[in-house]
Amino acid sequence: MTSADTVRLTVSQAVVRFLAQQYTERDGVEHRLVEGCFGIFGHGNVAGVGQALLQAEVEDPHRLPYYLARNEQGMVHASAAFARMRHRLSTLACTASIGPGSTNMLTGAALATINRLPVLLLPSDVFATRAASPVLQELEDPRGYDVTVNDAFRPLSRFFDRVWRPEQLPAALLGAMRVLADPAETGAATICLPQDVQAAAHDWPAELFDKRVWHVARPVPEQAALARAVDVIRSAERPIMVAGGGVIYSEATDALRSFAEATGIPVAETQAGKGSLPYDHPLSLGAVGSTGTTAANRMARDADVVIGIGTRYSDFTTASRTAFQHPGVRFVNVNVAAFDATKHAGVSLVADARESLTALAEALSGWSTADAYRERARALAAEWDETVERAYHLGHGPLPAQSEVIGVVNEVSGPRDVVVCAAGSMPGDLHKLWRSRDPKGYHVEYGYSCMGYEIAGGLGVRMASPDRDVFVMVGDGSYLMMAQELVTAVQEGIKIVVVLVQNHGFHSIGDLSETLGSQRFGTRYRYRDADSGRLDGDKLPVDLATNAESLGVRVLRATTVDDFRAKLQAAKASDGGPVVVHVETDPLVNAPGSESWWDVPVSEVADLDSTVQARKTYEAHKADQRLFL
Ligand SMILES: Cc1ncc(C[n+]2csc(CCOP(=O)(O)OP(=O)(O)O)c2C)c(N)n1
Ligand SMILES: [Mg+2]
Repeated sequence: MTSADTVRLTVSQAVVRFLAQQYTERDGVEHRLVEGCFGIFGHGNVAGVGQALLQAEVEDPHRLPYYLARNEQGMVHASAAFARMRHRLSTLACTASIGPGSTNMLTGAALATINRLPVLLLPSDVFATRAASPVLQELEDPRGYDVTVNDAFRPLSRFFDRVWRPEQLPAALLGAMRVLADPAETGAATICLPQDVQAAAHDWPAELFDKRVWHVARPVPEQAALARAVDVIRSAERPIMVAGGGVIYSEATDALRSFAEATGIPVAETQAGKGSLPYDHPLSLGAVGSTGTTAANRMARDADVVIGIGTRYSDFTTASRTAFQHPGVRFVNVNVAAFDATKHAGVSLVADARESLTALAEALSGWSTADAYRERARALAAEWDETVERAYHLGHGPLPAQSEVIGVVNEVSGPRDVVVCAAGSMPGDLHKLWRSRDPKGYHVEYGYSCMGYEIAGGLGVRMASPDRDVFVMVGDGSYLMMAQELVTAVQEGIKIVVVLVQNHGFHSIGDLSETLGSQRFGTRYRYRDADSGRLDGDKLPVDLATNAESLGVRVLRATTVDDFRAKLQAAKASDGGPVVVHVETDPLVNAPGSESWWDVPVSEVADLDSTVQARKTYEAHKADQRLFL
């Protein structure tokens, strides 16, 4: 039955038509909320969501463009990266087939939720009617037929629903949009679509498909909370700010700079917050915590007030709660999410970063830290920058050190270009050593630090900002875990420059293992030696450059630092699809130390002397750990 006020469409057609009409609006500017849809089709979605996307593309290719991914995990990473680049105001949807196609998205869901990034997941699900149960890839939980593999998304999603009947769809869609567009709530929003329901027709109220604009608020701080925060800050002699991802998502970097300059409070940065201030600003201390600069970590150690802005205080930021050693240290936390704002028993401002910084600047007008304090921050930062300069130009041989590779990428990339990384030894080295020049120029996924994010994430970054060159830094371990979105980049003609750093194994975990007394066990890519029976034989003959080439990617092989620079310049100058620059580095050269720590427990009893010694060091550090109750 159709009437003037209803539209007869399948559930899938309704989803597509609805998504094409959703917008966010912040500061009076509108953005498409869901700009496109990644997918991999199987029997679970090919004739449902697939048919709807086809129909939309035929009618209007811009309605909800479809992108064919290679791995469902990869497409979620790309969508999360896209959303991060777009300040969480736009994202992409992901459609996956039933069973393994859908559960492949679980890791991506966790990554998005942990990093507070919006992604819309549309896993397919078993027949609502159960007419043909068990269908291919159905879990069949004998305890309850309404449990499917997709229930595994529940703890990983900030919104979860399953549309057993078409009538449930409008509420599910509106619930998902609310979460995607709310910076305090955001993360993965999951709507499971049973195979048969996807294809079922229904008479939808026409207004479901009207343009809908989701206002993204900038909550202002409550006056009383502001007064409490101002009291604490005024009492400080050695305050520092810790800028997290929230500063960048809120586009609060100018407000941060003005506040810092007016008050003389220096700024340290988390992984997600790096780029909040340019590296050479006189009040920029750079990275803080386990992978921090000595400048930030020395200032943090003595700080009597820590102003966290848009940070969730991960263990890397707090050096596992050892970074802040002043006996009476107090925290002031600005965050849109009350959950994060109350951490470390802080005085909390549950509010937007930009609004809060503006309000704090006004309330603290005329107040400032002492000149000597500012000067100490500047001097420590200058000292660290000399350390960076040395690390960039070590002259190490025969293979370059990783810090030299990072130096060249920093030099060759333009000020607005983006460096992307996620796991291995590079995120820590980049956090310390990367000279950031633009708030969007540093994109290291370190909430989940997920091997395999790098290339897929780089793809999403470039899709979100085609006017910036994207430099993906990926280790051989991460590359082997997930490089297949290179093929997506080839297909779409999307340019990303991938710096593939070959060091024959896990430099990061090898080094960690050694410091924890586990002797780099099981972290090298070596043959099993016939005599020792252990993985300490010759290097494996794996050729990742040729592997990338076989995917249709242009590959440049670099040897020395100068050669790498030349190849990277050629890659930057190239047009069209992805380029891989392959370089081998020495896995035994570490970046300069942070004077910091990370809590990774060491065996309390052991037969190995290396472990026994490491445990003693561990216990000494453990004594510095604080609870901040
Ligand atoms: C999916 C996933 N599995 C395991 C880990 C744990 N892990 C962190 S770094 C790392 C090794 C990374 O190796 P590679 O990419 O070669 O970088 P390198 O350490 O050599 O710099 C591992 C196994 C992880 N972060 N993500
Ligand atoms: Mg490696």
